[in-house]
Amino acid sequence: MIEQVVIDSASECLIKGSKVDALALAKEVIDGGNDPVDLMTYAFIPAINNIGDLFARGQMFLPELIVAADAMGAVTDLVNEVISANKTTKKSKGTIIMATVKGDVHDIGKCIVTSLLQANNFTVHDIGRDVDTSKIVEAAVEFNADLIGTSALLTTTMPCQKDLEDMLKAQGLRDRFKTIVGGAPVTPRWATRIGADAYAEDALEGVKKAEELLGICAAA
Ligand code: B1M
Repeated sequence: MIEQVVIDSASECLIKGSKVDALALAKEVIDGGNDPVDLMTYAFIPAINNIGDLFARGQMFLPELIVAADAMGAVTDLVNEVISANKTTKKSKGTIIMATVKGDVHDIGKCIVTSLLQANNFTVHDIGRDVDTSKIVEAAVEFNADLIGTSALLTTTMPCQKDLEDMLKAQGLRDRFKTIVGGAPVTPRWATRIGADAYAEDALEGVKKAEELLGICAAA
């Protein structure tokens, strides 16, 4: 369980935009035996979402948002390293292409989902952010993927998730790949509307949905 003092400190570090303090806090909490996924879920993700709310209300400006995102990115990298180091080597459960869609540079959440999928023995090709829909399809074919996961953080870039569904259909590839969509503005209703196979609210649900779509028993 992540203590309230840690939750408050994480928020302060991001508001101050202090990468050094954020990393020191994350190291201390992880070294203290806490689950790095809990640290993100209960402390750093709410903290960055709070920054987003302050930004939306005009109480924080773009330069501060960028510095806070940089500190958050550093903590995410650290957490992802710890998750990877704890991975047990087992047979791959399947191959997944992960990308943030065209026009969207938000990738903190996508990187967390990628690491958790890798830690759960999926082979993940993370092809980055601001990725053209055609590149996502090409990567899925090239790596013979089972599943394509896309992240969209802007209401203006969510339609690219629909473009992917349309492009897969147009190329006769829709039945070859399963698709999962995620990102803060994305909803289960959106997933259904565009014809995606699943929606995942967070990284843990991403793993669960990937397992379900590929017919894998969670304990396997
Ligand atoms: Co921007 N931004 N941003 N931003 N930013 C938002 C998204 C915003 C909601 C802030 C706000 O106004 N409240 C707003 C969007 C509004 C809208 O669309 N209606 C916004 C805006 C406006 C912008 C700019 C346009 C600002 C500007 O330039 N004026 C600009 C756009 C740039 C672009 O993309 N073209 C911009 C830029 C940036 C930064 C570069 C400064 C930085 C991103 C840095 C980076 O990612 N490397 C940034 C940040 C940090 C945010 C907020 C504050 C935080 C996003 C984040 O990292 N959250 C964000 C506010 C918010 O979302 N509430 C905001 C933490 C992360 C762990 O969550 O990504 O949701 P998330 O991922 C979760 C789940 O969604 C899920 O699992 C993850 C882990 O739990 N998930 C998946 C995500 N993808 C998945 C895929 C899956 C499964 C699950 O598939 C398998």
